This record gives sequence, structure tokens and C-alpha cells, in this order.
Amino acid sequence: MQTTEKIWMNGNFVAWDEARVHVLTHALHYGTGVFEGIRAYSTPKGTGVFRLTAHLERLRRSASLYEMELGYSVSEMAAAVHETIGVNGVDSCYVRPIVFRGYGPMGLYAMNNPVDVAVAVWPWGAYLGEDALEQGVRCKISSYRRYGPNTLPPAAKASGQYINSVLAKHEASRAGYDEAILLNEQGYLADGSGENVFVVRNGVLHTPPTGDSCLPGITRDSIMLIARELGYEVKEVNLVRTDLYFADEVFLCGTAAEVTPVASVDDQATGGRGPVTEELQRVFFDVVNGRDQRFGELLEFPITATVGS
Ligand code: PPE
Repeated sequence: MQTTEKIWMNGNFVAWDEARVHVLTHALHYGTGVFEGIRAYSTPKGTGVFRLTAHLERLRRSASLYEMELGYSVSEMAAAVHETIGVNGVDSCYVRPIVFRGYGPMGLYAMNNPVDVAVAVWPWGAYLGEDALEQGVRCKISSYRRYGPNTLPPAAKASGQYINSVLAKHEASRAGYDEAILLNEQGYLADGSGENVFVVRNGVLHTPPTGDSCLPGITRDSIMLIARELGYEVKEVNLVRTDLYFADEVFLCGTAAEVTPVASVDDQATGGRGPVTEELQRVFFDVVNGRDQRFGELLEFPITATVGS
């Protein structure tokens, strides 16, 4: 990976190589961490962070589900993110805040372990490869199911929950596919290993409701906003595997994946980057790169003190 100089840890900057934890860190053993993935883009107005507040609010919700007190407000965390970007002199980058139960007593009861908070940033190119943005990716429906809401809360972006995605990702990759798509225990489409899924049929967009165990993705929300603004109908409905096989177009979206077309699912060709995906992808990239003022408020910039204030 491409490293940067400094990582923000519990309020201080430490050198990248010094950002370490003890091997008995609670989160390492039991998965008791929550995190975010955010992207910052170089725009004509400086480095803008895409929907920073929404990501930090989800981080706070994820933390509260696991009974972790962040110790920093959303605006303090936002300042930490902007500062970490600034101090490292990067413009377009990926931002990874993490909140986790640290080194302390062992055992499942975590309430006496410290809550550690860190923010790292690094340049991260196209998640599924540069070609993927044009050619699309080959997906496989995983034999692993996405956990239901009474097993683990899909609304939380928790470290331990990602082991489900790791199993699915490895299985798909071992079988020669680029990405895994997971169904929930009822057989309805949930999401990709690290992306939400959209299906285009007869010009209408369909995506699973969050009750079907997908992460309430912020890119998903942005795509729904953009698509409706462009005049598309968007439906949150239960989807089954044949909805993928018979789709006109399928695409994945997420902070890391941005908008990535799907070329095939289980070797059944889906439309690849068809006209709808192409338009949404183009507008999405215009928005995040600050070239589309209709959605200008989705990019967040550091609050700079004005003279005399
Ligand atoms: N579903 C899952 C399971 C998921 O992990 C992500 C993000 C999404 C949907 C899309 O959510 P959002 O980023 O809010 O639009 N996955 C993050 C982590 C990827 C990783 O490999 O790490 C991301 O895209 O940053």
C-alpha cells in the first residue's frame, strides 16, 4: 500500500510506522472495532471530503451499537480528518477512521477496555482495478450468506462483521471472480463484499432495502439522490438472484469502489457499463470531483477561520 507520513491516534499525530497497538488489543481478538471508509477528492476549491459528516455520524452510530463512547464530537472528528489530510500533504485519498476497544482486560466483557480512536489517510486508486470502471467486474454469488439483523447489526460498520465479507471475497477470488455478492438468509440480495448493489431494468433502478442486511451505504444514498435528480425512478425492493441474471445493467457502489459496472454474475452477462450506469458514473465522478454544482454541498471542506472572527 502507499503510505503517508502521519496517523492521528487519540488526539496526536504519530509517525506512520509508530501507529502500533498491543497484541492483546481487545479488537484484535474479538473484532470490537468500528470504522469508516471515506474519500477525499482534489477539487477546484481544494481538497473536499465526500459526505464527511454522514460518514462520521454512521461511525458514531456503529460505535454506540457496540457501546463505545468516541470521546470526540462529529465536528472534532471532522477537524481531525481534515488535519490528517493536511498534515500528510495528500489531496485525493482514502480516509480510514477506526474506533476500537484497546489493550486492557481479556475476555468478552469489553466495558473496562479503553476506546482508542485513529484516523489514517492514504492514496487509494480504483478499488477493483482501473479497468473495472470501464469493463466491469465478474461477480459470483457467494455460498456464504450475509448475517441477519438479529445475528449482527448490518447497520453497523464493525470490524468483526467483516470476516463474513472476507470469507465471501476469498471464495469468489479463489474461483476466479473479481467480487462476491451476498444473499441474506432468506435468499434476498444483500450487498457485495464491500459495496452496495444496483440493478437496472427497463430504465428503473432497484436496490435492496436496508432491512435485507445491506450496509446503509452513503454512496448508495448519493446514487439514489443523483438518479432521482436525473429523473430516474429508484425502488428499494427485495431482489433475488434471477433479478441479477436478467438485469439490463448491474453496478456496485461504495466509497472504495465508487461506481463500478458489473460485467457478469455467475457467468451470466449483465449489460456491463450500459447507458444508465455510464450516466450515473459520469455524474458521480463530476460530483465528487467538484465539477457539478447541483450537488456541491455533498463535498465538505475544512472550516477556515476568517480574519477578525
Ligand atoms: N456494503 C459493504 C459491505 C461495505 O463494506 C461498503 C463499504 C458498502 C456497502 C458501501 O458503503 P459506503 O462506502 O458507505 O457507500 N465498504 C468500505 C470498505 C472497503 C474495504 O475494502 O475496506 C468502503 O468502500 O470504503
